[in-house]
Amino acid sequence: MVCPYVLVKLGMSKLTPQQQHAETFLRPSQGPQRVQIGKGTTFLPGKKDPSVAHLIDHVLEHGYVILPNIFTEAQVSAAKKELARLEALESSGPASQGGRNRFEGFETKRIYALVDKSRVYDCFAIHDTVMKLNDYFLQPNFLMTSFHTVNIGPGSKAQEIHTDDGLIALPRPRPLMGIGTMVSFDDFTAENGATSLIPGSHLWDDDRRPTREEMIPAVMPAGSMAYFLNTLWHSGGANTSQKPRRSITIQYCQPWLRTFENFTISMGWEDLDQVPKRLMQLMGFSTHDFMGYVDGKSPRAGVEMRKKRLIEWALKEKEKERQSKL
Ligand SMILES: O=C(O)CCC(=O)C(=O)O
Repeated sequence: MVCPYVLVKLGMSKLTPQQQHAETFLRPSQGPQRVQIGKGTTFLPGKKDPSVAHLIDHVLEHGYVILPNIFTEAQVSAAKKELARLEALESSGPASQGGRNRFEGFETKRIYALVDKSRVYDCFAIHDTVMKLNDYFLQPNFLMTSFHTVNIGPGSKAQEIHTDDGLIALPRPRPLMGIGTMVSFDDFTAENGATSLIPGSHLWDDDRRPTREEMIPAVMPAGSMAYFLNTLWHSGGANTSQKPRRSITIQYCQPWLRTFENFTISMGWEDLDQVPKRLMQLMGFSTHDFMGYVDGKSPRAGVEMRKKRLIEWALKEKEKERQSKL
């Protein structure tokens, strides 16, 4: 059987003797290892951990893979309880009571800046299997770009069909910029708005446009994950059931890309020590080579520098106020 996806090694012109000169600083990403899948996606394959090789092959062929029950009942139950607490608070953000546009979904509640609001969701962002899959599809030091709950209420219409790299104006085949994931807190069904996706659409060129008829629902039990390349066409589904479809989406991106959510600011700096180290790195408190530095040091060191300056400033302001009252 002919495999529907083809890993094509993209040719790189051989280096001239001058380029091979010791003075030339070539990074691994400038080497000849980039591959193309179909007409839609190119990427630099990373380490293929044998324990996830079958999952990688599924993603290469279909653009996504379902990871059933990768989270425990306890994790899912804590996530739902915390969601009820957060959604009851007005301070939970501008889309926590309903979306502000068709894309967010008027009947869909989203809680952004989750890293700042709760520690219950940390475990969903750093699952070992997901890290291993990302190690293959993304470059080392990949980041988290998006991390928020998605609660599609009864009566919600289907979301607009999109790819998560749609903001990036590059033609297909284009470099893989990131990975999308949806984690189900409720069973995802065709009726309650399971994420809809078009298998194989990561292989398409720009001339092919998606249609609703080509979509399939990512049906999966609560505690599962749909993992997909962000060149894959997908959308939230319509919820025709009587109950909400609760979930969290976590997206990851290449280490050299601007992230959707600016996690280094959305997280309160006073609480940074409570965040797992791996998550901190994913949030951008890290560097990629020297990309992301603060005054030549790590962003974490930069935060301490800013905190010190803020404290000094606050003390001076307090002293000024005291003096003015004398
Ligand atoms: O809610 C879903 O199933 C998908 C959400 C999504 O793709 C998005 O908001 O970008």
